[in-house]
Amino acid sequence: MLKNDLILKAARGEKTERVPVWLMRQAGRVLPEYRATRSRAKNFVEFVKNPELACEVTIQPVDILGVDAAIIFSDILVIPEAMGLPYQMIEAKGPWFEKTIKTKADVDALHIANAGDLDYVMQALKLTKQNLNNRVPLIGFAGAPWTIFAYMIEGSGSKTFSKAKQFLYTQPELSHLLLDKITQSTINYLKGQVASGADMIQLFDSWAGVLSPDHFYEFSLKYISKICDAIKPLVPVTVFAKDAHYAVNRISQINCNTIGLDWTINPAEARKAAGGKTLQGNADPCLLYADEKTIVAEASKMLDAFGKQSYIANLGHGLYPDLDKEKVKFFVEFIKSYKA
Ligand code: 1CP
Repeated sequence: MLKNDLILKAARGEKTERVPVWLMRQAGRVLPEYRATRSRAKNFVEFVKNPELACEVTIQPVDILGVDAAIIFSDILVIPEAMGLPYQMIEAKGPWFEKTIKTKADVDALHIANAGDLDYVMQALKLTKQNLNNRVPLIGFAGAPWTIFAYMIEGSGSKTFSKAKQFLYTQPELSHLLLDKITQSTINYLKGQVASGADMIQLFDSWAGVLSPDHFYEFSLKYISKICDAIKPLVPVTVFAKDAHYAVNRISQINCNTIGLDWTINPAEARKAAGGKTLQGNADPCLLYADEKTIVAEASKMLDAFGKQSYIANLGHGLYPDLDKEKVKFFVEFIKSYKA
């Protein structure tokens, strides 16, 4: 039995005695402890593949920041790798794939991943679950199919993902074929994560915002919805589609528990659109550069606007590496102390 299951209760719409909080990228460079562990691995990919090191950095923010959940340290890019496209993480630049998807033959050559192909993630989850000792829930995750597709076509990060979008406009059928393969792989992977100890799942559609609304519904939300149908019967599911604020109502109609929000949407508007679903978010990560007085004022506004129930406090995207760990801790403590 979990000692602190506030996040799971909030996701299910059950009453919680206070607002729970965790932070995207809570395991990351903002913690000197993370940097120390990371330096013991040869490179990022090896780090991700080492269950002992992954377990260590997953638990660090629970101990140091006092957050109400752990999120397994891994990356969304393990799926392209398991399907046949290995990646490197280039220092200060980001991901880089030597092979990308250009033709139908490339799509046909991709393997549909199963949980066994990602055994290192399963081992990391099992070890973390054991070491967390039921203190807080363990969140598993995957990239949403569109975001994974975007990296597979582009071969790296991008501001516009114009090559990936070109693919949608010029080869829609092949795009659907690829999205379907990614979706099947992701469902297998997430079922494995749940079997290995993940108490809830978050889907990251980090590049939803580069799509037009019609393309978001056709090439992204449709596949997110399939994943939710497969996973929600097992554990609560959160959908975080960054910069798709216009779509909150449409997202509320799929089989998810929680909608993750970035900071560009007003909490009251999101509440109106969300049809009673739990909401998560949405402080601007840059708020944590401000002084404590400003953090208290802005965080209070956010908490009041969302209301204290069916709500999980978080940032609107990941922590930036140059944020001060003490400010991050202050934000978490303030939310935990906030009374209705
Ligand atoms: O060593 C380092 O600090 C490198 C930075 C880093 C970290 C800490 C990367 C490289 N990945 C991760 C871990 C990670 N990635 C986690 C687990 C830790 C946690 O959240 O506490 C998670 C959930 C992710 C998910 C992820 N990876 C996303 C979706 C979330 C988001 O931020 O939008 C994306 C887009 C990635 C790709 C990725 N991995 C790393 C970088 C620099 C990027 C983005 C590259 C780009 O801009 O395109």
